[in-house]
Parts: sequence; structure tokens; C-alpha cells
Amino acid sequence: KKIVAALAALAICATALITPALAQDKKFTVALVPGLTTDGFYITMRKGAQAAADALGVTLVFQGAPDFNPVTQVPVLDAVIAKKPDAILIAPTDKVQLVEPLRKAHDAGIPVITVDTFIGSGVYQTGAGEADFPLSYIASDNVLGGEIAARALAKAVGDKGKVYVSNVKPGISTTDQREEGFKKEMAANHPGITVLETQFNDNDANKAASQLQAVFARNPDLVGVFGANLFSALGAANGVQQAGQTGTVKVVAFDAPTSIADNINTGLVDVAIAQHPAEIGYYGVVSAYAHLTGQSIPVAIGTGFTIMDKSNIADPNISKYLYSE
Ligand code: T6T
Repeated sequence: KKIVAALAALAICATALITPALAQDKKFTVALVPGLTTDGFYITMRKGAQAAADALGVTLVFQGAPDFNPVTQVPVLDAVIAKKPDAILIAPTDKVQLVEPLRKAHDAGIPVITVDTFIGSGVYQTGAGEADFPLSYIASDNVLGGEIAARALAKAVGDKGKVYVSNVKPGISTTDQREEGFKKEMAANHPGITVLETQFNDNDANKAASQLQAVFARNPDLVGVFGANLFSALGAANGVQQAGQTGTVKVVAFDAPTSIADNINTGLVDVAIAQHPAEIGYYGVVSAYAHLTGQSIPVAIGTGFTIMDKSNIADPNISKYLYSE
């Protein structure tokens, strides 16, 4: 009898011990849909996401389009939804055009978290509007990023003269907000600066370079440019170089591909504002996992910036924020 009782007790203990372990044995699949696949920003985000996935035993699927465009992103998203991952992390390429495609995921019971960019107003889970269904928004504070860029450019040009914003296209939450923050800061605190009309380059660095030269041809007194994302900034900087204006037309760059370090050292770029995409990817996967295992998650997570210039780019604690390739 004693033996039977002991075995029964052991069985209860064993069940108690095994059940939670079994529950966690479910291997979750999280899909990460970037803005585009061939961009150091999203390649770095993927690394951070993979680090969290490895730590948590999650399978990470990375699937995206080759360009930053809702027309190519939506079919990728549809294919991802058809595979029924446990959660989707996505950088929507348009605030409006990705709402309905993402609602399909939500309606299919797949939790959606947006990383880097947002849909609607970016304020989720409020019951307001048509685009509040994502669980969380994990990203840089892009209005603040634009303000930082404006202060850096104003300083570089001695607080006076003509500048403009090299930007991707209207409708992208991140780059819209950077331009908004930039113009707000210039209008409020830098009366000597004139901000010329924004030039939209469709995420094409070559177009951004030709636009720089065209703006310079029309405005030979141009003193600076803010490149509002990686391709806008690289293109604008190339345009400055091709126009023979290195060091004369100041460049403030958003994002930090590895090549920006050389551009800072040669004086072509004054300041680069690095985002922390690995941090975005890491917390994206952690948040998805937390939700899938019954925890509540913050409706928004703000990630940081590292400001790079000639004075600090050689410091490994700074250069570690250069993006991967
Ligand atoms: O600036 C990043 C990202 O934050 C933005 O949403 C789109 O452009 C980048 O991927 C850089 O190319």
C-alpha cells in the first residue's frame, strides 16, 4: 500500500513538474516582415530578433520584399498569413495601405505587432479608429529623431542658410515623423534657417543624389541637407560629393550603414543618427513570446538612438551601433 501511495504521490509531483514544461515545449513560429530585405537597418533588426528567438526557443521566419513598397509587401504578407505563424512582426510600408491587409491576419487570429513603422495613428488598443488592432508598436521616437537632426544641422551650418529634407515618399510613418520633427524644431528655434521644399526619392539613392545636384543648381547658397533615412542620406551625401561641395554643404544622415563611418571621417557627413534596429527586433520577438505565453505586453516600446560624429566614431561603444550588412 505504501508503495502504491508513494507512486501515486510521485505521479502527481511528476505531472505538476511536467505540465508547465510541456506547455513551454510548444515551439512558436514568429514571422518578421521587414520594410525591405536589402537594407542594413532590417538586416540588423533580423539579427536582434534571431538573438531573442534563439534565447526563447522560437522559430523566426524572415520574409520580405526587395523594395520598400506596399505593392510588393502585401503579397509577401498574404503568403506569410497563409502559413499561419503564431505571431507577425511587421514594418508596414504605408500607414494606410497596410491596414486592410493586416486586418486579415488579425481576423485569422494571428497577433500583429508593428516594428519600426506603424499603421493608422500608431496608437493601438484604444478602440479608436480602424487601425488600433496591433498589440504593440516597437520603434525609435521618429519625431524626436527629426528634432535631433534639425539641431545637428543647424549647428553644422552656423544656424543660418538654406537646407532641405531628402525623403522617401509621403505615407511612411517613420520618415513622415522625422520630417515633421525636423521642420518643427527649425521653425521653433532656428529662425535663420530656411527649409526648402522636400525632395522625395522613392528610396532610390541615385535619385536622391541627382536631386541634391538639382537643388544646388537652383540654390547655389544651399548650406545643408537632412537625409531622412539610409538611402536618402547616402544619396544626398553622394550628390554633395559629385557637386564638389564636400564640407561646404553639410549632411546630417538618419541611419548608420557601415559606409557612413568613412563618410564621417572624410567630412562628407557631419552627423549620423543611428537607430537601434537590433533592439527593435529583440523586443519584437520577446513581446510576441510574452503575449503567446499569456503575459500582457506594453502597447508601445520606444528604442534608442546613438549620435555619431567625428569626435566619437572611433569609439567601439559607438561604432557597435553601425548596421550589419
Ligand atoms: O530608416 C529606416 C527605417 O526606420 C524606415 O522606416 C525606412 O528606412 C530605413 O529602413 C532605412 O533605409
